[in-house]
Amino acid sequence: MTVLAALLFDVDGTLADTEEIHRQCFNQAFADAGLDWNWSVALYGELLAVTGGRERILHYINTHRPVFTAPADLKQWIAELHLAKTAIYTRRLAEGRIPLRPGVARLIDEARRAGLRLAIVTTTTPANVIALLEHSLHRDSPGWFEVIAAGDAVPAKKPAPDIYRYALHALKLDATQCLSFEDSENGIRASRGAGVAPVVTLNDYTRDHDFSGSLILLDNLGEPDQPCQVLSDASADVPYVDVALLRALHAKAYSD
Ligand code: XBP
Ligand code: MG
Repeated sequence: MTVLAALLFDVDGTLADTEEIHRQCFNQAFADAGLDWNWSVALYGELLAVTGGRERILHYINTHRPVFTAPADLKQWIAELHLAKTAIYTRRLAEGRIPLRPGVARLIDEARRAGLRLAIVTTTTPANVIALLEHSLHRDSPGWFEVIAAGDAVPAKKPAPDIYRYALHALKLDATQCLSFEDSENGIRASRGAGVAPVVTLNDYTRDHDFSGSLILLDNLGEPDQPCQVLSDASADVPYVDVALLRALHAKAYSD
């Protein structure tokens, strides 16, 4: 039987509720650039279907700004606007310590002590990942992840499986030696597309998504004094996700 060797973590919405901060930083970048664009919570929820900030801005122009006069080099213009958004976002994470979701730091700590290998698999910009890890987990924590697969490392972002395949290749592992952690339909599709079974924790932006394909669906990873809720299978009720549960889920995931 294959042994669980590595845990692959999505970032936004999974490690922390960062999507709301992303939304505010997009809006700040728009205002700073003199644009009258404002992404409401509801609109941002829809726009999240398009992964990647630059791709999201282009999609917004195409679908919501029919009379926008595009600059001659639209791609470059969007890249600069997005660069400004990244600067605002990383500064924001450095200034205020954004809390990680329940159970994330505890599980990462336990996984490291158990000798499990760790990787990040995300569509967000690498600088955003480093800022979140350094300021919300531990100053040295970027080094705890053997691979940080992020942003433009592959041309096709989630829901394409490419970023997962990229991480598996870098880890020199087969998909069946891993479990992933995701919060969204696009994340589940990317993970499953590469053959990796995902543990899914939903959040306010994703609760209406299609979660079929998740190995287990929870409201969060839980803490000993703050139990989580298993939403996919009430009989599998557990107070929190730990390495022992992950090993059991892993055995189940790849035995059928
Ligand atoms: C979620 C995303 C990201 C962020 C914005 O990524 O779709 O695009 O919303 O980040 P994941 P950028 O859940 O895979 O971490 O603006 O840096 O693209
Ligand atoms: Mg996510």
